[in-house]
Amino acid sequence: MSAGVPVHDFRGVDPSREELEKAEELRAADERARLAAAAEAHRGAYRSDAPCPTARLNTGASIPLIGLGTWKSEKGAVRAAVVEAVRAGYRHIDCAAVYGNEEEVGEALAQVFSEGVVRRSDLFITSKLWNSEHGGERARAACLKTLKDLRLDHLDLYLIHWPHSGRPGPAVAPPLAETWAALEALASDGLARAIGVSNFSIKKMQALAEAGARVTPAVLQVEAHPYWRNDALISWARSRGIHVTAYSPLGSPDSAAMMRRGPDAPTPMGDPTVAAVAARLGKSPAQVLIRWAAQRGTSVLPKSVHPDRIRANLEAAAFELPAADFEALSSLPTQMRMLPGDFLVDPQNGPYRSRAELWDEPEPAAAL
Ligand code: 1BO
Repeated sequence: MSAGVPVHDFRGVDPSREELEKAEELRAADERARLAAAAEAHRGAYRSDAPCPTARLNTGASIPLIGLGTWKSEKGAVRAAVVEAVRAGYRHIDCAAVYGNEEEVGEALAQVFSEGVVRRSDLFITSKLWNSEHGGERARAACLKTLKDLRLDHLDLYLIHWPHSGRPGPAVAPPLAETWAALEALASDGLARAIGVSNFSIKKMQALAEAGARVTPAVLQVEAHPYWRNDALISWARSRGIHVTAYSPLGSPDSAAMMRRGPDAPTPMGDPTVAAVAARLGKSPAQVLIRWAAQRGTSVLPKSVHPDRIRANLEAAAFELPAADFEALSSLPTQMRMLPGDFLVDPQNGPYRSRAELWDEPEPAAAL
């Protein structure tokens, strides 16, 4: 710098460390005040006392029996649906990487936390490992990606979504036992408080145990509703302390086209017995179906992005089906999967060459 050029001394205007700390304190206090005001403004618009009954998992944790399903909840709608659900009293949100909306669910969770609606410890958040991510390292990376998208540091439950890695061949590769060991590691590292499986049969769960699983699945998530009661699987799981979560409790009406069910295919929502019970109790068919699932001790995942239905579905926690109605709904003669998993059946290459091999069940007579 040449002599004679005036040099301005900025030291006088640079904030000192103390001033910066003070400014940060003021900013944080403003933010706390803003959140408290937002929470206050919402009080009365939501119930912060969760009214939903819970079941106890083999880990000792509680799982709320009614959870919000997010499969097929479109981007752009799922954020509002999750926020609405949590404000309404839901404490259980079911997610999966393959649903393609976990980032938006994460935005919703950040919103309900920042508004003071709930704390992280109030919620039970499930996600699922997609088929293409089976195997030790891939499963860990997939779980970390899900946590990042959901903006969480742990899941309450992480499930293997299907007993299939998406690769054709004579056997599932990598083996399911290897993927299960990866979930065990996620659990011991605290990234998933509980682990489990979805769409597994008794035989496939037994195979995990025989292959040396150290942890018994805490949860088995499967399709279950009065048109697919899944009685044998549910009672086997129960006898081993494995909690069952019922997906598609309304018969997955919005997957009909995807699953190539005709528009006239029977669904529990249109069943005359369900309709009669609903009319007698002054409830909707959806509420009756959700209540039936919760009353048999399964947790249940109704999906909706409509605020009125989201709230109405949770009200199924607050009434009881009389024994005769429960029995009638538990003995409907129509029994058919709404999600037969045909996209995972490859008759030429396997590993599952038929529905019977995927589910370890005889093909239903009608399909033979
Ligand atoms: C393909 C996803 C099925 C429901 O979890």
